[in-house]
Amino acid sequence: MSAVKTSQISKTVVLTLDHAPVNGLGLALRTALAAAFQAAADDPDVAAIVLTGAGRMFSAGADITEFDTPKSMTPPSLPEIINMIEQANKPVVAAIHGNALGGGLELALGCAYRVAVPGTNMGLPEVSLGIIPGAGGTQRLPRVIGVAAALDMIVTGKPVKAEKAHALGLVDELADGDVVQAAVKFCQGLPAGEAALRPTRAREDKLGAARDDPQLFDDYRKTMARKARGLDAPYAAVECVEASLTQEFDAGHLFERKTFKKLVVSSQSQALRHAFFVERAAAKIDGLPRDTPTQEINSAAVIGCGTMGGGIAMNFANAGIPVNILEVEDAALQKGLEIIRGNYAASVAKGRISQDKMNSCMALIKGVTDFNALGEPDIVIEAIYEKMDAKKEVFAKLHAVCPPDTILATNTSTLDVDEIAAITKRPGKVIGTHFFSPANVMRLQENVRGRKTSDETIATTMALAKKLGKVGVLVGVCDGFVGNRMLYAYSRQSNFLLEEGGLPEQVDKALYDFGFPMGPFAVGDLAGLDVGWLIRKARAATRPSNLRYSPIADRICEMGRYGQKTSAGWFRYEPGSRVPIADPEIEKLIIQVSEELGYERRPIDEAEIIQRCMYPLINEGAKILAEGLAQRPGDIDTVWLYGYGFPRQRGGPMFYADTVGLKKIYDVMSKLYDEHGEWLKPAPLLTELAATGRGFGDL
Ligand code: T1G
Repeated sequence: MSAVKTSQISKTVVLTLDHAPVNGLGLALRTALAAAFQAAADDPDVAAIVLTGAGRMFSAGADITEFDTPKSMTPPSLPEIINMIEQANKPVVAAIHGNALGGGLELALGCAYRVAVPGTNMGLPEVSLGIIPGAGGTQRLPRVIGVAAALDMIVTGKPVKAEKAHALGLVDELADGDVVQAAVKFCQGLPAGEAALRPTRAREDKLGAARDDPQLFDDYRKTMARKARGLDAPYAAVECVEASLTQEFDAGHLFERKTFKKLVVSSQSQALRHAFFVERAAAKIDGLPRDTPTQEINSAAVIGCGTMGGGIAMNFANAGIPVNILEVEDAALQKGLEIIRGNYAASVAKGRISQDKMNSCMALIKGVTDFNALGEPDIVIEAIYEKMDAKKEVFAKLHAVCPPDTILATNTSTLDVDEIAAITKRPGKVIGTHFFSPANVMRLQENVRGRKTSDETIATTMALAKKLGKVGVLVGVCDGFVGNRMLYAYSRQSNFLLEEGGLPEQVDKALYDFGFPMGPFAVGDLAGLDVGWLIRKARAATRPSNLRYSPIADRICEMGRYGQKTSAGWFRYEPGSRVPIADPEIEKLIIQVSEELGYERRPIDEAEIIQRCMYPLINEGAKILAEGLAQRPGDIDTVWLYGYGFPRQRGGPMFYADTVGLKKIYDVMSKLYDEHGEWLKPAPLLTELAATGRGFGDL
């Protein structure tokens, strides 16, 4: 069955891309399109051609799954097909709905005209895959919407809606009703013969403005430092768009193609493509049939209106789900609601949402102070402080007041979900839903399945994550689940490095240069050092004696330094500033602790800092996999990419480990184990994979 359907309306042929799920322009679709298009172009009875897509969208672009296969380089290539369309002797109109992304938009740019359904997403997101548009997008888009607008779309990768595209001149007509009918009518409205032809490559009118601004590209590069830090593709994209101005079309196109071929084999692109697919794979639960029933979530409740509770309630309101939020004290409730209102007002002020959107969200959030006023929510998320007794009390109350079908979830980041579930007579309905601060912004939702959590509760909570705009990852019960458990290993070693010769600013710089938005010590100051201190104190009695942690952090807290909130922590902060400043006080304290512990301080370079922080984190990931607390290495990568700011261009810790090579990581861990003991014992899975020359990617 051909991947392209051909039909005819009067003298217009309609070619429909029909290759589920997203009309990816893989070899099969390209081959069928080239043949179908040639036939229509050669047919003297055909006056015009309309190109459209079946299913949810026009096209999501090149088939990313074929990139590292011979199919991606097997003719007909996408540039060849687009050139064929552009040079046809009859007008070609793209009829666009849903999404036209990457090669899909490039295909539409090869058409003389574009008709689109309002609300359609149109963009060139290739930079988010570590590549650039490789089928003429960097040469044709500037000719259609101008250089400045094209730079923005290509360098950020952000799509625009059809309405904006129409205003930019990318869309010639917004369809009112059926888009194919609208496109056929558009064809019939075109002048006869040559006058209807408008090859994009020949359009120069929109390039004029940029020709008068020689500083444009250098000025633009200066604006990219923060967002494109450590990334190759965005800078390569600027060069290609610049070529659209400085070179003839074919020369610019050739330069684009060369640049594309260089980037598509780069480690950054492989890592970013890995991130694309593991995020989607995380939604699939092994052993859970796709047709596992899920509950409708049409109403919710949140217990606790603090920072986390407020953010979680905003997620429900943003998704249009009414939510009751409970605080026992009315004063605390009003304070929490005020913070929520302030968050929305800040988004309105930044133009991120409209005042109407804010009003409709606030109208969905209702504060209560009585458990009996929670109504009949489909799900309740408990988000009070991290104390087991208090959480058990809340769950006992929730079990008493909520309908038997209500899912009872906890936002705990460390405590045992099974112990909480046992307090209720519905353990099958109890699950962990671990959000990350700020909960209305961070995209990760770590869903923690308990021993008795039912398939339906799991499937429902995973589907809810998507509805809330989150990336849901299913993990098992253990101390710190997946993310925090690995974070402990990372932070612990970063502290030990201080004892041996490092300084906070040095360690942070190494991790910042590695690609993290912040190093461990600046993150500690942002989150508040007292949080970790309370947990350490609470656990002091139960911690195994052979598992030491550095005393430096406790000493800093004993000095009343809790981080940004006290303008002093690992670093000090000028009033009103969040910029960390190295503090000689802290250096003095660290040197004193080194002496107390008998360390002769030594120079520590960036490479050692990265190894010492990353390898134990990876080692912990290997233990988590072996214990079955994460389904696959890609889930661990997704947790770190969406919850901990792991640099996307490195693919996540487990993918990164494979790029380093597990043998090397095993060797370094073995040496550290000999020097520093139990915390750094190589995990059996790491040992086995290293010994057999395999990687996590082989699992
Ligand atoms: N290639 C292959 N598979 C794709 C795909 C693609 N381009 N896009 C999506 N899929 C799969 C996806 O893995 C999932 O599979 C299913 O389709 C549904 O996707 C020359 C070289 C279109 C907005 O970057 O952004 O063109 O998990 O779950 O939430 O210049 O998919 O079911 O097995 O994401 O509704 C540029 C990528 C390519 C767009 C739909 N294009 N896709 O989102 O569904 S490079 C992109 C998306 C390029 C040219 C270059 C989204 C979507 P499975 P989904 P969704």
